[in-house]
Amino acid sequence: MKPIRLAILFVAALAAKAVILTSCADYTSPRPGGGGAQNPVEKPDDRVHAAAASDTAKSDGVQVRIDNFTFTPQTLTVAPGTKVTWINHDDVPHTVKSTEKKFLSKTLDTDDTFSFTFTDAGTYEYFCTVHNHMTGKIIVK
Ligand SMILES: [Cu+2]
Repeated sequence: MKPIRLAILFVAALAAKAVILTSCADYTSPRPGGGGAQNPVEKPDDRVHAAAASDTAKSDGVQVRIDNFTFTPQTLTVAPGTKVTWINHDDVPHTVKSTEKKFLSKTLDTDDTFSFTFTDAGTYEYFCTVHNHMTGKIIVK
């Protein structure tokens, strides 16, 4: 008899723990949604999550970093209508120039950005006019 009672107590204790754990989870989980309920404009938040989940995000835009004389990612695939923003993290100026003259940035100093929205499908190669060996490619499909 005694071992069974102990077992029941043990199970009951586990169950109580589970209830406490789930109620804790319930306490914390509504927070993001609760914030959204306070603020009726919930969409930008959702879009950020969507963009983080996908490499080929659409309207939000995608970044190409210029770091250590390199465009990263060097080849980027996006959907038509995507805005691509280059940002220069180097201490030296760079440019972004389409080999087919579809786009050309001004000289980008440190932390400067240049954006271009790709509406048509195709492959867009580009390079830095200051350092011709710096090349990249945007594939729109
Ligand atoms: Cu450069």
